[in-house]
Amino acid sequence: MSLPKPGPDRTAVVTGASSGIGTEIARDLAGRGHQVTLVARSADKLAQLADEITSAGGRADVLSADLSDRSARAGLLDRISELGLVPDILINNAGLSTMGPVCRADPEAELNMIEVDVVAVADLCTRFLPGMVERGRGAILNVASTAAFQPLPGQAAYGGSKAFVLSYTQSLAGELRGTGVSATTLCPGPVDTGFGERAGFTKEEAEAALPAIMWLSAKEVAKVGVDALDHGRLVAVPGVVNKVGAAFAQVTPRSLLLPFLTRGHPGLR
Ligand code: NJP
Repeated sequence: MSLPKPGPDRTAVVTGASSGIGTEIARDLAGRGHQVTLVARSADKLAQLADEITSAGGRADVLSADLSDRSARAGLLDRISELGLVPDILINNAGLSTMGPVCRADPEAELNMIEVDVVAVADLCTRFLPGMVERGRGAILNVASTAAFQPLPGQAAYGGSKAFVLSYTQSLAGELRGTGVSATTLCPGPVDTGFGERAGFTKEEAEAALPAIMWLSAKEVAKVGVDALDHGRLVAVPGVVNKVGAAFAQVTPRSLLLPFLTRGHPGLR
């Protein structure tokens, strides 16, 4: 199955478009002729990206929203219809991580992360899918992580959140067979977007824990994601090393994997 064709009344909604992978996914989709609707909290950064896309001959609309806020999520579809647009593509990319052992975690920060990384993904899929299925066309890309394939001591709730996204999206793909709507999971390894620093890693710690050959640029990861969406793939893991790592993580007994992962995590030192 390929991506729905672009059209004057159709849009691709990209959450977390103000930074990193989301910005690059929006640029990539706009480069393929899709109108994009940019969602995140930082309205100024979204407006800058929208200007860039418009100057290059595309169309981009900005809808600033805090995706941890249930009523903001509930209002998104109406705001898109007020723009005269139908969402044919939904990219659930917005996300964040906390860092450190759960016994020292701030409960509010943990719940905020789960609200954005898990609840918002399920909420937006549940709200956007009925229209897509009714129209017989649509594509959803949910951004998880290679962390989805393994436990992640030091980022326990983040790993669990991404495992949810992977399992949920694969189940959606099963349910959607024959409807004209596809669901794909993008599972990146490390990407230099500032994401790690926002989680609390220093750049040096992140680079020491994760070898250089695992790192890809946000642009490369975005292209792998949009290509996978275009081919109706179930799961995309960008980069050969990350693919091998993900395969290895799935078959290695947890009793062997856990001590290795725990020793190497900067958040547990
Ligand atoms: O992250 P970053 P990436 N409401 O920090 C938005 C996954 N991933 O591009 O609201 C609405 O540059 C935030 O916007 P703003 C990762 O888990 C990454 O690297 O303006 N939006 C910004 O646009 C995530 O799912 C790596 O602050 C909210 C965006 O989210 C996805 O890739 C590795 C929000 C975050 O941009 C993109 O990450 C991996 C809220 N409440 C998976 N909170 C990696 N980078 O190494 C945040 O395995 N956002």
